[in-house]
Parts: sequence; structure tokens; C-alpha cells
Amino acid sequence: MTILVQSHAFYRLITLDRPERLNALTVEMADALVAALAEAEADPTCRAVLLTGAGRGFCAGQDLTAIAGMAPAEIGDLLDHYNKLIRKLRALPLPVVCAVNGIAAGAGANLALACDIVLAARSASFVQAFTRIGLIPDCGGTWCLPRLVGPARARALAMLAEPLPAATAAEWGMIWQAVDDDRLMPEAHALAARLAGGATAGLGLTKRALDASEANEFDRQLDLERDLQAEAAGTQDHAEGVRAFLEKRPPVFTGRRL
Ligand code: T3D
Repeated sequence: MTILVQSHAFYRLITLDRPERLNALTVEMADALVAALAEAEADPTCRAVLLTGAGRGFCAGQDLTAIAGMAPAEIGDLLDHYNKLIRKLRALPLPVVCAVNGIAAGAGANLALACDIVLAARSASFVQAFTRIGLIPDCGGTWCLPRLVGPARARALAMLAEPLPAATAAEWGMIWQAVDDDRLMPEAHALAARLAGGATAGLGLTKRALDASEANEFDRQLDLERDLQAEAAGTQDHAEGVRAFLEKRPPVFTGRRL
């Protein structure tokens, strides 16, 4: 087993579970993550996902013991598995919180950045370790980094492969927040529970709109907002939100589309 999945009220906690190797990624782990995300999506009672790592690291990127001596073509096959995971995270119609509990290196850093809201322990850091071993940032790093921190910082992070402390990552807008180590999991759970109790169908549509905005021109994005808003307006949660506002009470959202 490379991951652990635990159900909480309305969300699932997925823990990368190879602590002896700082949760370094393998194909088996990536495939297990894709399957766990698909199961979370298929479960109508699951409305958010929380991802973290066991032990002192979040994820040290590709397990280097697994690729030593691998032919370049095999590396391409391997990345197909990782890309499937990154695509699944981005397209998941549920909010995904990532609690970065320690070092996030290489593909591990970019796995975290593919999540929707990233919290990190103050002692954690992010390192685009790829160039240290002659590789380029993958798992979406060359796409995410310039958009999150701007081209100048993205280039330096990718080329220098220096660890970026969690607090600086938050200051630069690469992640949502750095929190004291002992507050990481309580805050991450509270955030996942809060999102899971929200209008989650609308949150899924929000993800779609924000992702599409990276490629769309303004006019096309306005059209997309109109279309997705029509979908959001058809959800039970929209009706409940408006009703609750008018009745001056807190809304009770279900995440149901119809
Ligand atoms: O090839 C491809 O294209 C495939 C895709 C690649 C995408 C990538 O992710 S490339 C980048 C791969 N990752 C790295 O290069 C990071 C390698 N690890 C490190 O540089 C350091 O371990 C860290 C900076 C992450 C942490 O350092 P430290 O001092 O806190 O811990 P450590 O002692 O180095 O590691 C603890 C153990 O985990 C150690 O095992 P041992 O000696 O106690 O038996 C270490 O070997 C193991 N470990 C850490 N990272 C990996 C790993 N084992 C396999 N693969 C790892 N990536």
C-alpha cells in the first residue's frame, strides 16, 4: 500500500504513505492516487479531498531508485501515469486541499501545486529539484510556476533548485498559507470540512472557470462564465443559498446539482 484513505464527515483524507522514502512517487502510488480520487468523486457523500504526507516529508518527487537505468522512452511512459494524476486533480469537480507537512521536492512540489488550496507547515519547503539531476520541471511545474509566482521567480526556482521556505511560498502567492507546524493538520481538516459543507457543485464549476481562464481570451471567458453560471443557478445549493439569505439563517448546502 502506498497511500492511506480515510473517510471523514463529507470529505476524504488521502495520505501519501511511504515515509521511509519521504513519500517518493512511484507509478503504483500515482495510480493508487488516481483510483482514490475517482472513488472520492463517485461517492455522493464525499464533497472534498484533503491530501497530505505521512512522516516528516510531504513528497520527495520521483523515487530515484525506481528510475536508475531506465531508458528515456520508459520515462515518457512513467510520466503518462503522473500526468494522469495531475489532470485528475485539476479536473476533479471537488475542492482539493493540500497540507504540505514537510519537504515537497520535484514532482512532489508540483503535485502540491496542482491542488486547489495549499497549506504548508512553516518548517516545510518547496524545491524544484529536477535540475539537480539534469531533468526539467514536470507534473505541470512549467505551467503552474510562472502563473503562480511570475516568470522571473519561476525561472530562478526551476534553474537554481533552491528550497523555498513555506512562508516565502505564501508571501509569493505560490501557496495559500504557511501555518505553525502543530496547527497544520487541525487547520487543514477545518478547511476541508468547511469546503465540504459548502456549495460544492458551484466550487467544482469555479475550478473549471478558473482553469479555463488561463487559456481563454476575456470575451470567451465571459461566455464561459455565463454558461457555467447557468449551471450553478440550477443547483439546489443556489436555491438554498438565496432562501437562507432571505430567511436570515445559515444555508444548509448538499452539493447536489439538481
Ligand atoms: O525521470 C523522470 O523524468 C521521472 C520524473 C521525475 C520527476 C521528479 O520528481 S525528479 C526529482 C526527484 N527528486 C529529487 O531529486 C529529490 C531527491 N531527494 C532529496 O534531494 C532529499 O532527499 C530531500 C531534499 C528531498 C530531503 O533531504 P533530507 O536530508 O531531509 O532527507 P534524506 O536523508 O535525503 O532522505 C531520507 C530518505 O529518503 C533517504 O533514504 P535512506 O538513506 O534513509 O535509506 C533517501 O534516500 C530517501 N529519499 C529521499 N528522496 C528520495 C528518496 N528515495 C528515493 N527517491 C527519492 N526521490
